[in-house]
Amino acid sequence: MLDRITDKFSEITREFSGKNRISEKNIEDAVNEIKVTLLDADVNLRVVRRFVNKTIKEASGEDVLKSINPGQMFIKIVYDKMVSLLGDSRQELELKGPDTVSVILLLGLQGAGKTTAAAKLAKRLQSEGRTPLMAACDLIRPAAVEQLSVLGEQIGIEVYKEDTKNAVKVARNALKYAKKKQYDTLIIDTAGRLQIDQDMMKEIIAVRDAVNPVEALLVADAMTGQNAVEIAETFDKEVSLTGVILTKFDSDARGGAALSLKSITGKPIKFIGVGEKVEDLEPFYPERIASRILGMGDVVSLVEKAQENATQEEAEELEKKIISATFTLEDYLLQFQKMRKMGSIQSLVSMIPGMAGKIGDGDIDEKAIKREEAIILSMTLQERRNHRIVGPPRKKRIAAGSGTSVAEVNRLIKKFDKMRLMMKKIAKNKKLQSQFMAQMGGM
Ligand SMILES: Nc1nc2c(ncn2[C@@H]2O[C@H](COP(=O)(O)OP(=O)(O)OP(=O)(O)O)[C@@H](O)[C@H]2O)c(=O)[nH]1
Ligand SMILES: [Mg+2]
Repeated sequence: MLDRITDKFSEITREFSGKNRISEKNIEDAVNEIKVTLLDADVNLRVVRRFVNKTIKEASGEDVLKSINPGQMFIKIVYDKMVSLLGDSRQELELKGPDTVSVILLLGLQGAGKTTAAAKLAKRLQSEGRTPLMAACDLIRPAAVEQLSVLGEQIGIEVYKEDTKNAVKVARNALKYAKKKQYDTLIIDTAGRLQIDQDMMKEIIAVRDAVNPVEALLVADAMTGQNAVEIAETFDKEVSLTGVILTKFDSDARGGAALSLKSITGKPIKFIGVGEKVEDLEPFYPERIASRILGMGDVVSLVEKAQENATQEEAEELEKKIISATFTLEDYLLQFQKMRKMGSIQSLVSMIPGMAGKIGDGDIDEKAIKREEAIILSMTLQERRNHRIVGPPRKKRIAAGSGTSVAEVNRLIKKFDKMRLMMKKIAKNKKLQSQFMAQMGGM
């Protein structure tokens, strides 16, 4: 699922992340593309409108256009809007402690994946240390009880069943049984029902009232697209949902359901079904899905960190110094310290799109950087501002002060001279420069 929309959004991300300048027109074009993409993915029109308006409103501000990385800022805004569309943060199941039975009621249309979801959820909760019991309350479809029993046997979880047609009675007795046997969770599989079937709606309400569930989850089929949203609205009105399990997320459905459900119904997606096997259930993480859709490494946290640490003026100052080769060891030290504030250099580099995986653990020697830092810290301010005044006796003192050797001090000074020369070269070459500044700015 989400493949097509991911392709399109990744394209926009790629296009923007390298941009050092963007215009209102760029933003307008990108937002239009986003709009078309979302509509094409069968996202609810109201949701699309809201998304587009919010993005434009925030992205057209001075802050974005004048920031050091306007492209990345724009992506960050789109990402934030996408996360909030998907439901902000992960919503856990609201289960009670082990002394009571937490009842999870699963409901939904025929064939949505309720029975499969019951087993998947039971298995998952069991692996988290809970003791679930499943109840077979689909007494309408022939072989439904048998289907749940087979699944229960497969995953080693008991299934409560009775030979009757009364779902309310089975649910009530299952709860009694769960209490008696000290199960802490009861998962109830129910019959697939059509919204328009009032009798079946009455039945599910009666089941609900009999067991008082902590979670009433709609099991919705992602392949039904926007219909899933309508279905959720109806079920919520009748039964009061606490959340949704969106199944068949592994299908090539266009994504409309996943992207519209939360905004329209206010009900969080708690899990997604990603296959037919009992293992194929995943918690729904809005941030992860949004990152995936935008096809980025961890560009977002990188932007956040860069925003905290670098201001426009600082970056311009640095640029001037580099171009005029008046960049000193003092500035060099400052850069180290900034990077440290942002976490390790290794983790910083790995967050740059395209760099992740390309730089191995051995490529950046953080220890060596710490030693360089110690050397610079052992220098006086004058020495840091003009390393040429550092003669042999001072080198000895610096080496002793930093717990390094004269050879190491020499090596650092040589390296710094070389680096400054290289920076100057870069500064003269417009293309190299913009590449370099984009990275420095990001860092
Ligand atoms: N690919 C895929 N198939 C799924 C998923 N969840 C369920 N299915 C399949 O969908 C079909 C219906 O699943 P069930 O669990 O029987 O659905 P149900 O809602 O209990 O159906 P009724 O009891 O008839 O209303 C089965 O073939 C499942 O294997 C999923 O996340 N991905
Ligand atoms: Mg079923």
